[in-house]
Amino acid sequence: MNETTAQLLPGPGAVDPAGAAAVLRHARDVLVVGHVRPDADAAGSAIALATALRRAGTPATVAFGGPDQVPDTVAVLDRDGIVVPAAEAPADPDLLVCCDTSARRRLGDLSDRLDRARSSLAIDHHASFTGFATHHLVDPVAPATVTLVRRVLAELGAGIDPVIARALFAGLYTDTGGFRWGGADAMRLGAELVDAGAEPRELLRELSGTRPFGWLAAQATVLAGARSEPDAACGAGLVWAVVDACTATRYRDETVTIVGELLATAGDGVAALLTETAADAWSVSLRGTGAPDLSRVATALGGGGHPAAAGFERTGTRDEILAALRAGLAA
Ligand SMILES: [Mn+2]
Repeated sequence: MNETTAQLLPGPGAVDPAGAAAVLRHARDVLVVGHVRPDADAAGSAIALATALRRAGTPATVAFGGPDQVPDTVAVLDRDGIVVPAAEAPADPDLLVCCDTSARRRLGDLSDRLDRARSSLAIDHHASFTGFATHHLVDPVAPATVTLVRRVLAELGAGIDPVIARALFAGLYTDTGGFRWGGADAMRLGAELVDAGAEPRELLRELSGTRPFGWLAAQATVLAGARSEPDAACGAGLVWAVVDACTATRYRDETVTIVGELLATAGDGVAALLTETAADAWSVSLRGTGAPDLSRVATALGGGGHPAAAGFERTGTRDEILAALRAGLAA
């Protein structure tokens, strides 16, 4: 991303990267958070930013509002041990920075910090962003939140060391679908991060390479239960599968790859993975080509995201969730 392609969201509290840097420079201490069940973009953005702040002498901590046991992604990127459990996150930070988070509820157990912090800064790229912070740097055209963090770090004059480079690269690689999206600007940033020590081969093996043996059978069961509905989404088609609560608990970090497997069979249609998070409580991941706009569909169902990748959480039976999804895709 560069100045010519940035489309910063306006509105009260809107800042550009230089403005975000000024907010950070004036903070006495900073709590950096991302959305619940952080992916590599949320985790990488938060860890890169907090690491740079610490290097510059500003006390900074990272935490996520759930689940208690952090995903492997966070553990892989947190080389300096700056991530603390939500219960140990500072109660009254001077500044709260929310990375890759489109809405207040996506902060989970840490949403109360929005009220307790002296000020807050959201750095995000979701088209569905809702202005919940006192300041925001939001570019819906940016391929990943890490690209915005990179620009803020440049404004701060922060150097990119290997820990920061790894964190930023992880988010960039993941959110661009392995550089499928984001164009030459994403690739240029990727090259810069490799020069700074990101080491993609080692990093990507750590991020995705190892899975428990039992996952083979569990994955086979999930995929064998997949269903195709060619008439759904106004004829574009829908491929969906279900991860039950038992499998979701046991293979939490592994299940995220399933929706990609579904999408590969969906043609120009939509893939949906319904994950049971508790009795009659569901987390639904949607993937597609951008038409229909899944951000719109997910937002209407209480979630959010991007045109080609979105999600929502909802309570009800499996069939009720599917009915709501079919209706949303037909609208
Ligand atoms: Mn993201």
